[in-house]
Amino acid sequence: MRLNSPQINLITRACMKASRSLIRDFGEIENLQVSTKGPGDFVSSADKRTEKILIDELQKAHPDYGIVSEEAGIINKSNKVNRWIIDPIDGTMNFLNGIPQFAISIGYEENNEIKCGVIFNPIMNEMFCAEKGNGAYLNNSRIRVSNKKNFGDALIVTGGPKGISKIKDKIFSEYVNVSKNVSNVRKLGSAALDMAYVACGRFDGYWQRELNYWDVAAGIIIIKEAGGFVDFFEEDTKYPLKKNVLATNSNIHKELGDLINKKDIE
Ligand code: 2AM
Ligand code: CA
Repeated sequence: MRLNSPQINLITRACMKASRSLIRDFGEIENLQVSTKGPGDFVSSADKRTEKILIDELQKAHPDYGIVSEEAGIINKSNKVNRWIIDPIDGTMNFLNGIPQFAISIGYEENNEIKCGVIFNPIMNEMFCAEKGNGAYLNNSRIRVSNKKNFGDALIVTGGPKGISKIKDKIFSEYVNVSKNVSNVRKLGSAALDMAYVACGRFDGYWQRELNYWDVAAGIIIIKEAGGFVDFFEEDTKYPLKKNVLATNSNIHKELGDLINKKDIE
């Protein structure tokens, strides 16, 4: 990895440390799936264990920084200048089912702008990271978005709707719309990895509604530094942590955006 700012070093170290217990926990899932209690409670405790290791490591270096994290909520709320945005396990449903498509995702924000981010899939040992102005990397190699220009050939990834969604029909109709116009649409179940995969050219584009900021914070800088575009649409100022995201290799941004019923991207 060629990035070596103090923030990136800190995040990657925290990820490596947390991933050791996460890998152990993932190994337990198989046993729990056959038990009568099922793995549900275990997963939420794995989430909390991972989160605690990450937060402890980050706080050791910067006790005053703000933190927005999926389980712990908001810490040091008054610090809006320096914030960590943490998702300890993105792709929880996959984790719960023994599918190795999940990741730790951590973004670092200064004055509301993401400066660097890391997305780490500990099972595949794939660490995606980026730092503003210094490019995006997968492990030790520089990554770039795909070069595909023909929308009809594009491979797109999406996710949702979640079980409690009130706009399932809208989300399904977008899925149909997009599917009819591209080569194929995939759903892999981890928003953070979906974005990382756009950044390294495995997918040409991604969109998803009803996400939380911690699902996508690290992905924003990784895609941008890999040469892609990221937009949030239909933002609700009352809920700044709720996000609808459109992210592409840049070439197909308008075409994918036009097929989504978004109201505010031109
Ligand atoms: P999670 O695994 O951390 O919950 C799956 O489509 C993607 O959407 C995952 O990144 C998942 O994050 C995210 N997501 C956010 N809220 C969700 C919810 N209530 N149900 C399912 N997935 C959700
Ligand atoms: Ca998540």
